[in-house]
Amino acid sequence: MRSILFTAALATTFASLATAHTVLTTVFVNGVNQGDGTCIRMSKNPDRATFPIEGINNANMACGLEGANPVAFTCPAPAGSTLTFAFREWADEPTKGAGPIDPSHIGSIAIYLKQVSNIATSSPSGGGWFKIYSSGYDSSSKQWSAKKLIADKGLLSFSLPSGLPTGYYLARSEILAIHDVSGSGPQFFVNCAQLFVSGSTSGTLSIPSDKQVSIPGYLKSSDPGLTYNVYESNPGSKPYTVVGPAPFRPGGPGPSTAAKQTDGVIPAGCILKNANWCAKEVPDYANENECWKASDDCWAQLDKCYTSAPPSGSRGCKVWQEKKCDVIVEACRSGDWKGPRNKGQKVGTDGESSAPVPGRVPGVGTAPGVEEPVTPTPTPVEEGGDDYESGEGSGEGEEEEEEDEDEEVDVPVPTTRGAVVVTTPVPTTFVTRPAATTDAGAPVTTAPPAQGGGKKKGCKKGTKNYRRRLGENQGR
Ligand SMILES: [Cu+2]
Repeated sequence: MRSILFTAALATTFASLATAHTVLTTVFVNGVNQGDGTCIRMSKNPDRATFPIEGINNANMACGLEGANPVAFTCPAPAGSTLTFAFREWADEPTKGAGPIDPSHIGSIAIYLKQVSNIATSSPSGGGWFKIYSSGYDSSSKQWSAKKLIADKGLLSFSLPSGLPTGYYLARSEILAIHDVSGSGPQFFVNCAQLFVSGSTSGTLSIPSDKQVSIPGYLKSSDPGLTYNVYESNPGSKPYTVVGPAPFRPGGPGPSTAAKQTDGVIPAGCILKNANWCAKEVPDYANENECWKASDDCWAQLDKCYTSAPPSGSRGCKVWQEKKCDVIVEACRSGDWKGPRNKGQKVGTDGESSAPVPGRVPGVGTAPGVEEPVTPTPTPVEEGGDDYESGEGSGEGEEEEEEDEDEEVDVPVPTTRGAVVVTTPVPTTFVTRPAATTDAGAPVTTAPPAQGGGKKKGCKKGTKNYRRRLGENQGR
């Protein structure tokens, strides 16, 4: 068995050398790491997981490649809580390359939500999406959001609106790279996290019609945010408009205690987790035969761990092997036939089952249920006919900005306590999962072909284009 796994590991390693862009791998709730891959829909194909969606009308624009496939776990997150999304250029190595994304990428970041009636079966594509966070070009720091993401080690914090009703939501990350719009076209990097939000109300969220969009379908190729020339335009003088609707952030009192998650719950008997897979305790044993049966059970679970592991990694599988299966094998060999030892106890630590967190988790410490202070834009709180907003208290944070103000509309400022520094031991080696053989979500291509005709969608090329275009532009 081990030789098979190591062979697969080698294959995966070579496959993943092809190219990389960026992928959402990890979600933190109020600073607590939920585990690499946990609650996150990402392609199982390590060679494609970091790739952009091809074509703005592709159904994969909703939750990314294979984004219609649910994952087993749904992370609980109170309304008003601070979420942190971790992005990686190399799905299982947060510090490889530039960290989250190659610096050639220039563009915006947005977060959308969609309330769904069934987290496993509701379609991510279609209506019901609304934007809660958007960041384009920050004129004060003169920084595009992708650059800021690199500076923040791939960790992006934002808060959930406090007025979300209790229910299941898909949280969609959208990184848009426009460094090569005239060549390979805009690149959309999209993933979704499955959330159970506990709020103070129940039922369906009422979204103003101008802030609700259908994905795909919310973009036109002529949208200013998709045609903006980052090399000709000075974002300081010609503001960049983040694509999509204006953010909608319903205010409210925050979570109540009554909300109960029933779907996607991490099982109580989970003694080790890798992404959306859980280990359960092996059967009791009291003689040699039973000991080897327990060993078999352990190794069978290990197989499932590796086959289920998404490109974000299989560190938890390695922990399961070393701290559980190898230990049982040793016990069976040595005549220690009463077990399992440490029955029902957690195996390893959560930190060991995920990649090390590469930096400070920003924004943690914002009190749950409190909307962040809105940066000084006196915006009208009410626009006609939206009874939801008018029914909610202070108006604070409800309507943050108009669409064309794209600088960090939703600044997760660590106003109170300092950010948490999370460190975890660095595994020296690990076995990655076998490479997937199929690519279920073959994208529909509507974008123009890459200039070089290669696999790469113009990322590094963008840097070269930058120089070339600067030269061209000087002649105009
Ligand atoms: Cu790219």
